[in-house]
Amino acid sequence: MDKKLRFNSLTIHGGQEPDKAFGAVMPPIYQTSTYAQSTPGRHQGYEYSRTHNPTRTALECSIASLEKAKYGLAFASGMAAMDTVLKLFQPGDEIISTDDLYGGSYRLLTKVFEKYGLKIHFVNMEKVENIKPFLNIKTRLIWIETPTNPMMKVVDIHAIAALGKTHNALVAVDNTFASPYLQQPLDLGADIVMHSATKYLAGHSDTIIGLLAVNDDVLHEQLAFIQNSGGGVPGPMDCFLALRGIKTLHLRMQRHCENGAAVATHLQDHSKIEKVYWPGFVYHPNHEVAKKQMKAFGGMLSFVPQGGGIANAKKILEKFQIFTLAESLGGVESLAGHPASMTHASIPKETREKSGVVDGLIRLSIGIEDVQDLIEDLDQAIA
Ligand code: P1T
Repeated sequence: MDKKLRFNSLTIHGGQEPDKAFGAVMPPIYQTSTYAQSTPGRHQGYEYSRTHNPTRTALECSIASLEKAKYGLAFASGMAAMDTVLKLFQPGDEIISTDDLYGGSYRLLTKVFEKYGLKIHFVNMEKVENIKPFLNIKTRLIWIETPTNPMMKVVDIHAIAALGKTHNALVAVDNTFASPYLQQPLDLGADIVMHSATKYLAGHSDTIIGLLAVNDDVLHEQLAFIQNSGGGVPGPMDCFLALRGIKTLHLRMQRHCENGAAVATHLQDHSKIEKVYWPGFVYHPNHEVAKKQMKAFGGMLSFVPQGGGIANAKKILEKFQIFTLAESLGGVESLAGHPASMTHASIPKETREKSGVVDGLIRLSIGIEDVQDLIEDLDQAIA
């Protein structure tokens, strides 16, 4: 049935069926660690909740359907999902990653996995050619974040996936900023899609959860093995919250995109703003790629107020009344952040500044409030 439904129906029905026990329309929260067996090894498909849980299965089927994947896998966080992908590799293997990415992803790559012998190259992938010098027989993974956090760089997934194929390297896309509503990386040739479902998918800033989606049988088996062995799985309540959020993903994303466009345009014209980063601008270096691979341009943007500097940024952030100064993004409420001291603080200053994350940069996650209220709040904070 799923294959015939359109995206806006898949958010509600994809991979779902009424619960077998009593016909519950929403997947029940199966708050159990274990399942009765009639004789050793004979059970109804579930043995132990680290391995499988029916509420988690419902979520895994939902993300598989939204990402046009054969398989979905759920984790305790976006970082636990990425950690699972990185455990596919051996000491000596090489990874090429976007140079601009969530600070926690950078930290996991450099502070945890370099210690186990993985070699990581951080590359600006706005130009596909930039990765060519780093490709060699040891390259096992190309890790793409697009749009990037927080500089909103856009990477051509199709072109990089083609390069990955010719070099026998897996291509994984962190699809957190776009969500499957805006782009579906497997369709563009990627091997793995990863989400911090904490963000747009769950959408209500009330849970931490991660997801992977893949098509390849062997890759799925390897990832599921690591998932079960390491045990970084979400509880059933968190799976339920993500499932409930996903049901309105299409409605929320539509408004996030409309509000994002209105705020980006307003800031671009503001006399006290130096620079606005948003892939919807025709002058954005990869606007054409964004137009090609994304349905719209999303609700995330970053800007530098005139004069830049941390003091200027702080002054604005402290004055917000509707935007909340907080880590995270993708919820219904608008959030503002200071990447240099918050989400990207674990990246050395010189490295982060090279990719554009200067002290004056402010990142906005545009929520689904009335956009006029958001614009008025920005104007009073920037004034
Ligand atoms: O927080 P967690 O669910 O573990 O997801 C990590 C993560 C992965 N990928 C991207 C692109 C992300 O933005 C994040 C988390 N980001 C924030 C908390 C933030 O404020 O940017």
